[in-house]
Amino acid sequence: MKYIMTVLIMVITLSLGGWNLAVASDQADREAVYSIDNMTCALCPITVRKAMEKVAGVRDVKVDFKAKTATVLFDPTQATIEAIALASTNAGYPAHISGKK
Ligand SMILES: [Cu+2]
Repeated sequence: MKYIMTVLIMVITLSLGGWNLAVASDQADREAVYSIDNMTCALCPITVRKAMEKVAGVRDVKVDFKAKTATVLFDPTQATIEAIALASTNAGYPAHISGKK
């Protein structure tokens, strides 16, 4: 009986730990705002968005064609601000970090 209780407590502790980790990584998502060069037509933002979305850890990309900016939500344990900028730059649209949150 004592053994069962010990196992039960261990299972509960482990599952709570996993839950806490999941919540923590959710909260750790970061947002970066880039200014994007070379966007000349309405299709360019799609190319930029697709290039940035290919970077592992990128959760969401919103490109504003008029403002020439991209707002990116990403997991900083997987993606870096620089890697996301490089993906856009390599697609032909140099990205410059214009804001961090
Ligand atoms: Cu275009």
